[in-house]
Amino acid sequence: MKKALFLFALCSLVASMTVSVSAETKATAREATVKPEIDGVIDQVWGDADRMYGSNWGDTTEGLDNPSIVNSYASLMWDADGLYLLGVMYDTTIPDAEDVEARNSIDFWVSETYTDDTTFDAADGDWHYCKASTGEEVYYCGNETVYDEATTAVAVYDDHYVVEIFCPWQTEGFAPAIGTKIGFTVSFNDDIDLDGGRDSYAFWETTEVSGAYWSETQALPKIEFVAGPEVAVDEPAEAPSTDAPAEAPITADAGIVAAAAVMAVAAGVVLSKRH
Ligand SMILES: [Ca+2]
Ligand SMILES: [Ca+2]
Ligand SMILES: [Ca+2]
Repeated sequence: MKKALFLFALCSLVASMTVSVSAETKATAREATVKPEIDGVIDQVWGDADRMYGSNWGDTTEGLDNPSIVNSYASLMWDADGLYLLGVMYDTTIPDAEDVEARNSIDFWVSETYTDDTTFDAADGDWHYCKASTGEEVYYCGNETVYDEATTAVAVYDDHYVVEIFCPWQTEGFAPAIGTKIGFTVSFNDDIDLDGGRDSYAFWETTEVSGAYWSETQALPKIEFVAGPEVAVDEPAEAPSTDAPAEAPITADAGIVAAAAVMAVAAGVVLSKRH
Protein backbone atom coordinates (compact mmCIF):
# COMPACT_ATOMS: atom_id res chain seq x y z
CA MET A 1 0.00 0.00 0.00
CA LYS A 2 2.76 2.35 0.95
CA LYS A 3 4.55 1.48 -2.27
CA ALA A 4 1.43 2.27 -4.31
CA LEU A 5 1.01 5.58 -2.53
CA PHE A 6 4.65 6.39 -3.13
CA LEU A 7 4.31 5.64 -6.84
CA PHE A 8 1.14 7.73 -6.99
CA ALA A 9 2.90 10.59 -5.26
CA LEU A 10 5.90 10.24 -7.57
CA CYS A 11 3.68 10.22 -10.67
CA SER A 12 1.81 13.26 -9.35
CA LEU A 13 5.08 15.06 -8.77
CA VAL A 14 6.31 14.29 -12.30
CA ALA A 15 2.93 15.31 -13.74
CA SER A 16 2.97 18.58 -11.82
CA MET A 17 6.51 19.30 -13.00
CA THR A 18 5.46 18.64 -16.61
CA VAL A 19 2.40 20.84 -16.27
CA SER A 20 4.51 23.53 -14.65
CA VAL A 21 6.76 23.72 -17.72
CA SER A 22 4.09 23.42 -20.37
CA ALA A 23 1.66 25.84 -18.78
CA GLU A 24 4.08 28.70 -18.38
CA THR A 25 6.39 28.22 -21.29
CA LYS A 26 6.18 27.43 -24.99
CA ALA A 27 9.44 25.49 -25.23
CA THR A 28 12.59 24.67 -23.33
CA ALA A 29 16.29 25.33 -23.76
CA ARG A 30 18.62 22.68 -22.37
CA GLU A 31 21.90 23.36 -20.66
CA ALA A 32 24.85 23.00 -23.02
CA THR A 33 26.55 20.16 -21.18
CA VAL A 34 29.02 20.23 -24.07
CA LYS A 35 29.57 23.57 -25.77
CA PRO A 36 28.52 23.25 -29.43
CA GLU A 37 31.17 24.25 -31.93
CA ILE A 38 29.99 27.34 -33.80
CA ASP A 39 30.64 26.03 -37.30
CA GLY A 40 27.27 25.40 -39.02
CA VAL A 41 27.48 21.66 -38.34
CA ILE A 42 24.81 20.37 -35.93
CA ASP A 43 26.61 18.92 -32.90
CA GLN A 44 25.42 15.86 -31.04
CA VAL A 45 24.62 17.99 -28.01
CA TRP A 46 21.84 19.73 -29.99
CA GLY A 47 20.27 16.24 -30.16
CA ASP A 48 16.50 16.33 -29.78
CA ALA A 49 16.37 19.85 -28.36
CA ASP A 50 12.98 21.54 -28.67
CA ARG A 51 12.43 22.94 -32.15
CA MET A 52 10.61 26.20 -32.72
CA TYR A 53 9.24 25.84 -36.23
CA GLY A 54 8.26 28.62 -38.63
CA SER A 55 4.70 27.39 -38.48
CA ASN A 56 3.00 30.76 -39.02
CA TRP A 57 3.04 32.14 -42.54
CA GLY A 58 3.82 35.76 -43.19
CA ASP A 59 3.26 37.54 -46.50
CA THR A 60 4.12 35.75 -49.73
CA THR A 61 4.70 37.29 -53.14
CA GLU A 62 2.03 36.00 -55.54
CA GLY A 63 3.39 33.27 -57.78
CA LEU A 64 6.44 32.68 -55.59
CA ASP A 65 6.27 30.02 -52.96
CA ASN A 66 8.55 28.01 -50.69
CA PRO A 67 6.34 25.34 -49.08
CA SER A 68 9.36 23.97 -47.19
CA ILE A 69 9.81 27.16 -45.20
CA VAL A 70 7.49 25.83 -42.45
CA ASN A 71 9.95 22.98 -41.83
CA SER A 72 12.58 25.52 -40.82
CA TYR A 73 13.28 25.64 -37.09
CA ALA A 74 15.38 27.09 -34.29
CA SER A 75 16.66 25.57 -31.05
CA LEU A 76 18.36 27.12 -28.02
CA MET A 77 20.84 26.02 -25.38
CA TRP A 78 22.26 27.89 -22.41
CA ASP A 79 25.15 27.84 -19.98
CA ALA A 80 26.75 30.24 -17.51
CA ASP A 81 28.56 32.05 -20.34
CA GLY A 82 25.72 32.77 -22.74
CA LEU A 83 23.06 31.60 -25.17
CA TYR A 84 23.57 29.20 -28.09
CA LEU A 85 21.23 29.55 -31.06
CA LEU A 86 20.69 27.05 -33.87
CA GLY A 87 18.70 27.85 -37.00
CA VAL A 88 17.91 25.46 -39.86
CA MET A 89 16.34 27.15 -42.88
CA TYR A 90 15.02 25.26 -45.91
CA ASP A 91 15.90 27.45 -48.89
CA THR A 92 17.02 26.25 -52.32
CA THR A 93 17.52 29.78 -53.70
CA ILE A 94 20.73 30.98 -52.07
CA PRO A 95 22.31 34.14 -53.55
CA ASP A 96 25.66 33.71 -55.26
CA ALA A 97 26.61 37.27 -54.27
CA GLU A 98 26.18 39.56 -51.27
CA ASP A 99 22.71 39.71 -49.74
CA VAL A 100 23.04 43.30 -48.49
CA GLU A 101 19.58 43.49 -46.91
CA ALA A 102 19.80 39.89 -45.65
CA ARG A 103 16.59 38.85 -47.38
CA ASN A 104 17.55 35.17 -47.20
CA SER A 105 18.06 34.97 -43.48
CA ILE A 106 16.98 33.93 -40.02
CA ASP A 107 15.91 36.52 -37.42
CA PHE A 108 16.29 35.65 -33.73
CA TRP A 109 14.78 37.84 -30.98
CA VAL A 110 15.73 37.49 -27.33
CA SER A 111 14.70 39.15 -24.07
CA GLU A 112 17.09 37.77 -21.46
CA THR A 113 15.26 39.09 -18.43
CA TYR A 114 11.84 38.86 -20.04
CA THR A 115 11.10 42.53 -19.69
CA ASP A 116 7.57 41.91 -20.97
CA ASP A 117 7.39 45.40 -22.44
CA THR A 118 6.43 47.12 -25.69
CA THR A 119 10.02 47.97 -26.58
CA PHE A 120 13.41 46.42 -27.20
CA ASP A 121 15.72 48.41 -24.97
CA ALA A 122 19.07 49.23 -26.55
CA ALA A 123 21.14 48.97 -23.39
CA ASP A 124 20.02 45.76 -21.71
CA GLY A 125 19.38 42.12 -22.47
CA ASP A 126 16.80 42.71 -25.21
CA TRP A 127 18.48 41.88 -28.49
CA HIS A 128 17.99 40.68 -32.01
CA TYR A 129 20.28 38.88 -34.42
CA CYS A 130 19.69 38.63 -38.17
CA LYS A 131 22.00 36.25 -40.03
CA ALA A 132 21.85 35.73 -43.80
CA SER A 133 22.67 32.56 -45.70
CA THR A 134 25.68 34.35 -47.16
CA GLY A 135 26.88 35.71 -43.82
CA GLU A 136 25.53 39.27 -43.86
CA GLU A 137 23.94 40.76 -40.74
CA VAL A 138 21.37 43.51 -40.37
CA TYR A 139 20.71 45.34 -37.10
CA TYR A 140 17.39 47.02 -36.47
CA CYS A 141 16.37 46.72 -32.83
CA GLY A 142 17.59 46.06 -29.31
CA ASN A 143 21.10 45.88 -27.94
CA GLU A 144 23.45 46.28 -30.92
CA THR A 145 26.43 45.16 -28.82
CA VAL A 146 25.61 41.56 -29.66
CA TYR A 147 26.92 42.11 -33.18
CA ASP A 148 30.34 42.86 -31.70
CA GLU A 149 30.36 40.09 -29.14
CA ALA A 150 28.66 37.08 -30.75
CA THR A 151 30.41 34.26 -32.56
CA THR A 152 28.49 33.07 -35.63
CA ALA A 153 28.73 30.63 -38.52
CA VAL A 154 26.62 29.65 -41.53
CA ALA A 155 26.92 26.44 -43.55
CA VAL A 156 25.05 25.95 -46.83
CA TYR A 157 23.84 22.49 -47.82
CA ASP A 158 21.81 21.20 -50.77
CA ASP A 159 18.33 22.25 -49.65
CA HIS A 160 18.95 24.16 -46.43
CA TYR A 161 21.46 26.17 -44.48
CA VAL A 162 22.44 26.02 -40.83
CA VAL A 163 23.15 29.06 -38.64
CA GLU A 164 24.88 28.72 -35.28
CA ILE A 165 25.41 31.64 -32.90
CA PHE A 166 26.91 31.98 -29.46
CA CYS A 167 26.10 35.24 -27.69
CA PRO A 168 27.46 36.04 -24.22
CA TRP A 169 24.85 37.27 -21.75
CA GLN A 170 24.20 40.97 -22.16
CA THR A 171 22.52 41.50 -18.79
CA GLU A 172 24.96 42.50 -16.06
CA GLY A 173 25.04 39.94 -13.28
CA PHE A 174 22.80 37.53 -15.18
CA ALA A 175 22.90 34.13 -13.44
CA PRO A 176 21.04 31.58 -15.59
CA ALA A 177 19.87 28.39 -13.89
CA ILE A 178 17.38 25.60 -14.35
CA GLY A 179 13.99 27.31 -14.21
CA THR A 180 15.17 30.63 -15.66
CA LYS A 181 12.81 31.97 -18.33
CA ILE A 182 13.67 34.20 -21.26
CA GLY A 183 11.62 35.59 -24.13
CA PHE A 184 12.33 34.31 -27.63
CA THR A 185 10.95 34.02 -31.11
CA VAL A 186 12.34 33.40 -34.58
CA SER A 187 11.44 34.06 -38.20
CA PHE A 188 12.69 32.71 -41.52
CA ASN A 189 13.03 34.92 -44.61
CA ASP A 190 13.27 33.88 -48.25
CA ASP A 191 13.99 35.93 -51.37
CA ILE A 192 12.86 33.29 -53.85
CA ASP A 193 13.55 35.06 -57.17
CA LEU A 194 16.78 36.63 -55.87
CA ASP A 195 15.86 40.19 -56.81
CA GLY A 196 16.85 41.56 -53.38
CA GLY A 197 13.28 41.65 -52.03
CA ARG A 198 11.82 39.17 -49.57
CA ASP A 199 9.09 36.99 -51.11
CA SER A 200 8.09 34.79 -48.20
CA TYR A 201 8.58 34.48 -44.48
CA ALA A 202 7.34 32.37 -41.62
CA PHE A 203 7.64 32.84 -37.89
CA TRP A 204 7.26 30.78 -34.74
CA GLU A 205 4.82 32.06 -32.14
CA THR A 206 3.62 35.10 -30.28
CA THR A 207 2.00 35.49 -26.89
CA GLU A 208 -1.68 36.15 -26.32
CA VAL A 209 -0.67 39.56 -25.00
CA SER A 210 0.60 40.85 -28.32
CA GLY A 211 0.60 39.67 -31.91
CA ALA A 212 3.46 42.03 -32.76
CA TYR A 213 5.60 38.99 -33.14
CA TRP A 214 8.99 40.68 -32.84
CA SER A 215 8.56 44.40 -32.26
CA GLU A 216 7.46 44.13 -28.62
CA THR A 217 9.23 42.04 -26.02
CA GLN A 218 5.80 41.17 -24.55
CA ALA A 219 5.10 39.32 -27.82
CA LEU A 220 7.96 36.90 -27.19
CA PRO A 221 6.91 33.47 -25.86
CA LYS A 222 8.71 32.21 -22.77
CA ILE A 223 11.48 29.65 -23.02
CA GLU A 224 12.37 27.78 -19.82
CA PHE A 225 15.90 26.60 -19.05
CA VAL A 226 16.14 22.91 -18.21
CA ALA A 227 18.94 20.44 -17.50
CA GLY A 228 21.15 19.38 -20.37
CA PRO A 229 21.55 16.04 -22.09
CA GLU A 230 24.21 13.53 -21.13
CA VAL A 231 26.60 13.70 -24.04
CA ALA A 232 29.84 11.82 -23.71
CA VAL A 233 31.37 12.65 -27.06
CA ASP A 234 30.68 15.83 -28.98
CA GLU A 235 30.12 14.37 -32.43
CA PRO A 236 27.82 15.77 -35.13
CA ALA A 237 24.14 14.89 -34.69
CA GLU A 238 22.07 13.36 -37.45
CA ALA A 239 21.68 15.78 -40.35
CA PRO A 240 18.29 17.54 -40.53
CA SER A 241 17.56 16.11 -43.99
CA THR A 242 18.72 13.35 -46.27
CA ASP A 243 20.92 15.85 -48.08
CA ALA A 244 23.90 15.72 -45.77
CA PRO A 245 27.05 17.63 -46.71
CA ALA A 246 28.78 15.97 -49.62
CA GLU A 247 32.21 16.70 -48.21
CA ALA A 248 33.96 18.31 -45.29
CA PRO A 249 32.91 21.98 -45.00
CA ILE A 250 35.37 24.71 -45.93
CA THR A 251 35.69 27.67 -43.59
CA ALA A 252 36.05 31.27 -44.65
CA ASP A 253 36.63 34.62 -42.92
CA ALA A 254 33.91 37.24 -43.11
CA GLY A 255 36.08 39.34 -45.42
CA ILE A 256 35.79 36.79 -48.18
CA VAL A 257 32.17 35.89 -47.60
CA ALA A 258 31.13 36.97 -51.09
CA ALA A 259 33.82 34.89 -52.73
CA ALA A 260 32.97 31.95 -50.52
CA ALA A 261 29.29 32.32 -51.42
CA VAL A 262 30.18 31.82 -55.08
CA MET A 263 31.87 28.61 -54.03
CA ALA A 264 28.72 27.52 -52.21
CA VAL A 265 27.41 25.64 -55.23
CA ALA A 266 29.11 22.69 -53.61
CA ALA A 267 27.10 21.55 -50.62
CA GLY A 268 28.53 22.01 -47.17
CA VAL A 269 30.43 25.26 -47.52
CA VAL A 270 30.79 27.06 -44.21
CA LEU A 271 30.90 30.82 -43.79
CA SER A 272 32.28 31.61 -40.38
CA LYS A 273 32.46 34.96 -38.69
CA ARG A 274 33.85 36.08 -35.40
CA HIS A 275 33.62 39.73 -34.50
CA1 LIG B 1 28.19 23.12 -34.56
CA1 LIG C 1 16.15 32.17 -51.07
CA1 LIG D 1 12.28 38.56 -54.32
